[in-house]
Amino acid sequence: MSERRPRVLSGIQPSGNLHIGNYLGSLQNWVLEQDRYDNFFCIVDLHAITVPQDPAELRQHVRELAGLYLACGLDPQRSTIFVQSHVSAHAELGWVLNCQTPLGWLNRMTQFKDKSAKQETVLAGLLNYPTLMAADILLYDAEFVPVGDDQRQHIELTRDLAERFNYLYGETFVIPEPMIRTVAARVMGLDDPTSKMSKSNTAAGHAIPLLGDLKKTRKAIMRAVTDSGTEIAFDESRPGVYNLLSIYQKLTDKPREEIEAHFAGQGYGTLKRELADAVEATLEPIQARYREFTNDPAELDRLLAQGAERAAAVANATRDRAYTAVGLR
Ligand code: ATP
Ligand code: LTN
Repeated sequence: MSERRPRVLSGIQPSGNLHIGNYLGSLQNWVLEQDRYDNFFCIVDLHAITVPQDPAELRQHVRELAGLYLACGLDPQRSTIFVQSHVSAHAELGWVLNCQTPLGWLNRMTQFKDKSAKQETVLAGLLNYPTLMAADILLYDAEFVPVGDDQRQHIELTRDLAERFNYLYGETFVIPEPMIRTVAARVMGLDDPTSKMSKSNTAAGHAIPLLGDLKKTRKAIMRAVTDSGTEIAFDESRPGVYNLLSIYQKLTDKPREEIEAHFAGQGYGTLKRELADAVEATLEPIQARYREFTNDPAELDRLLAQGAERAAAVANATRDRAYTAVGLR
């Protein structure tokens, strides 16, 4: 018999416009390490509604994201793939955790501060977003949470909440660890290398979309903001070139020295052209597989129903433990 593999859980919001930052910061890592862990990957639709969503678009984006998970290489045989709202324990444990979270902990979350500044009306769910994320993670006794660098603070909060709960009510939750890869953990915008590549920024030339037209993407890469220097080196004080090189490094999986030697004496045009080639080589097959998977929505729905059933079997047991601990059962 094989040993028990460590458990991982992660999720992405079905808010459309997935970009290469989402892929390199999270999805690709999930796929590469699929065999080392006992995997739960979720489509976090309850998180998506913390900002206003069009209902028909949200439904569409959930299917799209499921198709992308598969197209990027997640295998439903080796990973449990499911939609958060299909497993009611997420909302249920989320509520219990809300009732255990000091308000000050939520008020200081940087993602809340950034996102609330962009909203005309800030919904209570946006403030409570991190307690629901904590529920996602704790329900599965996840030991590791593979995410991009921007999620570090939320995982810290999850750990603090779990420790506080265990202290007050007895051992209930496993304390999770963030799993953040060092290369391309924070991909920056092509138009502004000082701001994170973001789904919510839909300006032309900002992102490298996973499902976008590859000719347009090539143009956006060729126009990416760099600086007036010429040397191609991993130098963080030149964020434009550093960002392009980091994306190139993660896509080609080559060591930094080899990449610097390869581009020695070349101009930024060459770097951009070769980066566009590498992006195309990665995205073309993903886009082709995506079209195949989304061709059959009934099969997609069947896989998601199967995933939800497997997820619920684990999640409900943890929810029951937590309910009992606080006196609800
Ligand atoms: P937005 O990009 O609009 O802020 P988000 O951060 O809410 O969206 P999610 O879909 O919730 O995006 O994130 C999915 C995963 O992608 C998370 O693990 C997150 O850390 C990662 N991620 C998001 N943006 C980047 C980026 N620019 N570079 C690296 N990883 C990223
Ligand atoms: N907050 C994350 C998405 C997310 C998540 C999770 C990630 C929701 N629940 C659980 C890891 C584990 C984001 O905005 N990227």
